[in-house]
Amino acid sequence: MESIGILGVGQAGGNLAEIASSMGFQTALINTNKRDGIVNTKVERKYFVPGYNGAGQDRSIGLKAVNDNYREIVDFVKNSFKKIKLLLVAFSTDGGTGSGMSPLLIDLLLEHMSGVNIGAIPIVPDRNVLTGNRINATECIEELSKINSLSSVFLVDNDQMRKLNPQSSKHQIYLSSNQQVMEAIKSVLQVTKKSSFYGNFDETDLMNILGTRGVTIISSASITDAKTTSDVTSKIQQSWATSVFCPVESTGVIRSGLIYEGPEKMAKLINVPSIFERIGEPLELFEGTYFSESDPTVTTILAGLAFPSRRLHALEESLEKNKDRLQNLVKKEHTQKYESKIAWASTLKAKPQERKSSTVTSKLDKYQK
Ligand SMILES: Nc1nc2c(ncn2[C@@H]2O[C@H](COP(=O)(O)OP(=O)(O)OP(=O)(O)O)[C@@H](O)[C@H]2O)c(=O)[nH]1
Ligand SMILES: [Mg+2]
Repeated sequence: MESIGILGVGQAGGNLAEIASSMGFQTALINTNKRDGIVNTKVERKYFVPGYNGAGQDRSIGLKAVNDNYREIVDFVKNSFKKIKLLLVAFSTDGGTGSGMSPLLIDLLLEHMSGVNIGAIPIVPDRNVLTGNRINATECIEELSKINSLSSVFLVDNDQMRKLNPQSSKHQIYLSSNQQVMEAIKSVLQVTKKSSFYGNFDETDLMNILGTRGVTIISSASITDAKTTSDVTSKIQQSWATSVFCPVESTGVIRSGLIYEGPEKMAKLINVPSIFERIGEPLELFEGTYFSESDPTVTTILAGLAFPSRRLHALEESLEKNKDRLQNLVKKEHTQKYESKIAWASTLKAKPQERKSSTVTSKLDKYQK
């Protein structure tokens, strides 16, 4: 049984939980809309908030769903996961259900699930989303960033897969993002089950890293073609920029893991100081070395990073630029009306004849000759 559980909230969260189920993780999902959650057939544990029919991109509806049902929801989550050390809550930040529910839900779970670390897998939307989604995403990420005692936040960046496959459909991008995220987490968990003569990376090491508050990324670099130390360093640093997660922007990694798998002769090209030169040496580094004849790969885990302000400002930028136009749109919603220039013409329309009542004698008098 894996020691990491995945709880999906909303549609995107459910999709991530679905893939996690097929990889052997314990999973569960929560939605305000039964029709969304029902398609994730591999997830066995499901909670649909009663009385709701989706949140229609309105975060306040997601928030209300937790407010009104938090006892049932917390019990559902507690009963869904057995003996896990880390629970990761997965959701998109730009919809209504996952984005509105998750920050409060995470805060409540931190209170009610002592002994289990709680982290998050929030999805940052791609560059094509519209104003309402951008507002949701920034509000949600701001709330998350303020939660105390929260473990690793894996910020999934939907733009990353789009950059690599510009021709792909939205659906393909979502699917490959979900796959990559779960594979990254699965791969480091797999390593903790291996044995090595030279340096084991065990589950305690992994949980130490993933328990760190802040943004975490996991990336793998194939170093088959590397000839020198600096080749290896640059391939690793490149993997931080091209993973499925928001690229590393600033210095200040707190805890880190460095795992080498491959032939012995390539291992000597790994130079720790040069790898961390750009982002600063972490407080603690947990290393694992596993010799085999497989293609040489270096997997790095960087935890405790700051929220990527450049990436997030890019989301906010189009709102700043269009502030007046957007505010006018809102004003217009409540004031707009159409005024016809032929209002006078309504008198032309056929009207039922009016029958004036008169006495019989007056009618008789009228025809009197
Ligand atoms: N990576 C990834 N992103 C997804 C996926 N599905 C949806 N998205 C992203 O999530 C956003 C939509 O959010 P949903 O998860 O559908 O929203 P929700 O939480 O169900 O909330 P409501 O539908 O408003 O009730 C899209 O703009 C995408 O950014 C997915 O499977 N993978
Ligand atoms: Mg939905």
